[in-house]
Parts: sequence; structure tokens; C-alpha cells
Amino acid sequence: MAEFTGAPEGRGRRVAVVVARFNQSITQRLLDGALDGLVRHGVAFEDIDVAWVPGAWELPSAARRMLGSDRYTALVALGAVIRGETPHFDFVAGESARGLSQAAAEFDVPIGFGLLTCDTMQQADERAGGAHGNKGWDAALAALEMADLFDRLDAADQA
Ligand code: INI
Repeated sequence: MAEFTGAPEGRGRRVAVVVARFNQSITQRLLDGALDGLVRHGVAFEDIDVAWVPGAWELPSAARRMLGSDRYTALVALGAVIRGETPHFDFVAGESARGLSQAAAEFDVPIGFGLLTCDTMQQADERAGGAHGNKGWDAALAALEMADLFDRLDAADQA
């Protein structure tokens, strides 16, 4: 039996981050958490490219554009959709999530999913550096772990 596990090892990686400006008081903190997670795990600050978009709806198209450049081995997507604030919560949140997963599959690059979908601003607050941690940090580490796992699987493929 062969078993593979990635490690959140960022040395030498170039990482893309897409972040939504909508609910920026939350998403800025998700971005801070993601950048902290990337740099603490070895990604050089100058190897991180951050693209701001208007809202969560625009995350997939910006992600596709960045991944199309072939410059990145991991991407982190950050946003906050809050049910109380929009009647089209399900469309924005659902389509954003679907588009991001499609982009990850099409470009074969891991995307850390840091899109908060909450009922209230308080729940979002708790997940952006509050009682429930920082989902930006979590998404960044997940992207690094998956990128490392892909490298290990590729290496085993060539052995
Ligand atoms: N975008 C978000 O990121 N979060 C939200 O909660 C939100 N609400 O409430 O509507 C939201 N809407 C904007 C949307 O993502 C697009 O930017 C907009 O429709 C323009 O295309």
C-alpha cells in the first residue's frame, strides 16, 4: 500500500490570492490570515499575487484568469456572503463555489476555499480571526497542502 499526505510547505511556490471587496471589513481579515499562513509556511512575500474583485460572484472569473497564466501552483479564494444582507445569497454563494471548483478541476491547480457563507455578520466575524479561527489562514494551508500532495503524487507517477 502506498499512502500520500501533503504538507503545507510553501517554499519556492508562487501563490495567487483572489479576494472579494464586498464585506471588506471581513475579507481584509481573511486576507491578512491567508498571507500570514502562506508566509509562515515558507512562501516568499514577493511570490504572492493578490487580485481584488468586487464580490464573491467575480471570484471564479479572476481565479480562471490567474490560473490561465500558468504561473501559480496554488490559489486561495476569499470572500464573505452573508444571508441576512441579500435575497440572492444562494445564487452568489452557490455559483461562486461551483465556479471555483470548476476552475480547480480545469486548471488542475488546488484552490483553497476561503468563502464564508454565513447567516449573520457575527458568524462571519467569528470566522475571520474570532472565536472560530481565521478561514483565510485555513484556506491558505489547505491550498499549500494540496499543492504538495499533487507534487508527491506526480513524483510517484514518474518513479
Ligand atoms: N458579494 C459578496 O461577496 N458578498 C455578499 O454578501 C454579496 N451580497 O450580499 O449581495 C455580494 N454581492 C455582490 C456580488 O458578488 C457581485 O459583486 C455583484 O452582483 C456584481 O456582479
